[in-house]
Amino acid sequence: MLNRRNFLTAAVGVAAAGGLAACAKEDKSSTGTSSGGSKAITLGFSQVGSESGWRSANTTSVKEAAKEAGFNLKFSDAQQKQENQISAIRSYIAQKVDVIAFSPVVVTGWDAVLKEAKAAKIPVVLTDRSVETSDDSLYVTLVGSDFTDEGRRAGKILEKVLAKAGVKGPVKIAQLEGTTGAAPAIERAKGFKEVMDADHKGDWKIVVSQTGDFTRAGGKQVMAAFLQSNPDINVLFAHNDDMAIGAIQSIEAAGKKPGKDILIVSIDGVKDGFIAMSEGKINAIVECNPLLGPQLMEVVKTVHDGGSVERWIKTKEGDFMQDQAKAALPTRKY
Ligand code: GZL
Repeated sequence: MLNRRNFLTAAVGVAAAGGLAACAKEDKSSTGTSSGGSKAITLGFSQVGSESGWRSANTTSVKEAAKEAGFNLKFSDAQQKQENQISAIRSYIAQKVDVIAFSPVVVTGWDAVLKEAKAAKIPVVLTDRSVETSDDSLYVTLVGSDFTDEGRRAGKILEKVLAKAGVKGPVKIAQLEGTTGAAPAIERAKGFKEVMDADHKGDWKIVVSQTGDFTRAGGKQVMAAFLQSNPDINVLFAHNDDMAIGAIQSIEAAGKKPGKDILIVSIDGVKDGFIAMSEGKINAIVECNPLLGPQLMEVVKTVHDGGSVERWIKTKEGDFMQDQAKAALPTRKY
């Protein structure tokens, strides 16, 4: 997993490698011309998919920021399939883009295609999610959140939720995990477990844990199965709001009250998550900011111009308890 590093100089150059047409949907979202008449930067961007409200907001942020920056943006949606992202990256190499940026759907399996980008002297910027690689030079930087810290924050805010609800005795937790193998799923689970192991060995227990693939349908389906096998669950920790919202449907179908019979802590902070929280159905949300577009474009420009950037540019984000939801809703930007 990524470890924080200081400044790294960027590798800049022009592509040479052959590539394949992207299997995923590609659209040329903006054909900008940068100010001052110089040739506009062409950015190839491979997006994970459109699986959640968070992802939709992230896509909008990237497209709007690229337009604002006057970049030529080549954008592809991988529909949550790694092979589509690899094809899209190869296509960008073949098109000789200036910079490649992508949010890797899972952490492993990227070295080969990143080596092709390196050979073509096209710098790669990670956004949102990180990768595991033996060669640090295969990407310049990550613009994204600290998911392990988000998991820790979820554990700490659950302590406040339990205290507020006056829960005494054993806490039986169901965990809805994100996409198997994805950095946010691995690291949020790790951070949450750190809090459990440090402060709640005696009273908290994750009695069931399974992926809902970050989707509402997945959250609904898996939560229904959880309630069948573990009817005495009293807490749900969901790795994102969309799975929590899906789970709420199954909790209500089982005749239980979400936010009361089953306390819910979630991550992201999308508008629908705040609405559910204002209705008393989610007890707390750890924010994960998808509005990475402006930061990403600044980094792309710096890297393209041969400047130095930090190895990890972390996004700033907060935490919200249920009683803050109503006041925060009008200010939510995604
Ligand atoms: C987190 C992002 C995750 C969100 C989900 O940065 O990768 O993917 O938490 C999204 O909503 O699907």
